Amino acid sequence: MPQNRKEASIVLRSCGWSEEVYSFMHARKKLCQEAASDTAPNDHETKNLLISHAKRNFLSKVPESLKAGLIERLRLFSQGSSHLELDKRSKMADELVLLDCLVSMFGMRVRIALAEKGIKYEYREEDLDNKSTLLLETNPVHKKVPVLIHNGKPICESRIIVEYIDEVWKDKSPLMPSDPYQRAQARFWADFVEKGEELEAAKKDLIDALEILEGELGDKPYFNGDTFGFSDLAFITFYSWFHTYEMCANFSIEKHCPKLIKWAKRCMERESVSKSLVDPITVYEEILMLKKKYGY
Ligand SMILES: N[C@@H](CCC(=O)N[C@@H](CS)C(=O)NCC(=O)O)C(=O)O
Repeated sequence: MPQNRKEASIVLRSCGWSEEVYSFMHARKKLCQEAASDTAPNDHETKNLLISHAKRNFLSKVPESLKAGLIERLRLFSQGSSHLELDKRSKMADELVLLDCLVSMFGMRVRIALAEKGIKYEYREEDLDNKSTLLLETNPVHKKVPVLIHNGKPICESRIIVEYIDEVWKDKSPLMPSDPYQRAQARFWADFVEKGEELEAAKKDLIDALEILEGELGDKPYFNGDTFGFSDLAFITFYSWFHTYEMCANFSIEKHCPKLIKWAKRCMERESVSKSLVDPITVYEEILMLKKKYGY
């Protein structure tokens, strides 16, 4: 339990709860002390006092998506459930919201991972020119999509989100190899792909990066080996963008990297991928529109 208000505020923020929740906890503690009890008060009057304190002081400031879960948590909390019990319960409930943008190759990674695991979630499209308060609140450092909000707790950065999903829902379709060395390799190639994206502007560097990936893939069906996994997932979302790269830089990826194209088509046979990837023409049209809008 955090020792002071500042510490509590850091902890609460890091797990997605706002500082105001702390003030509620504080009020509850005070009421418990007044009632000379170290367990939560269970009588009607105190419970109502706590709820009205919450309503008066912070509930109006809580984002809509978190409100229902929070009210339920407050109700159970004021009835005497401990935070530990409530954390366990909320794990069972699994409320998932994905803040995303349709053509985002990073967002598509998360969508594939959720589809691989067969997890239901609420998709929320963000307007990146006019970001929602929820996005700014849940990813205050980068202010970027995707953000996955799991039972009110935000997770940012696509690869971190995918690893999180793989760890939490580990029973179905593992994405990370179980062997630590293979895991390190998967992370290495996912990281390499990320750097490739930064090279997007320089055609020669992009082709060099793709050729390295072609060499690494070799004759394997997937980057992981025989099964679709983390590095495949990190890279395949670029496939939606291949057409745009080709059109903008005037070259053929297939001519340079035929094995990569075969691999991409193999990945597209998976429903989780084909349903999550955005049509390449849509991506290209979106980019043309942005180019026109911002004049580059
Ligand atoms: N490294 C991040 C990159 C995320 C990213 O660049 N998201 C873009 C959309 S594709 C974004 O939100 N851009 C908004 C901005 O830069 O303000 C990840 O893997 O999640």
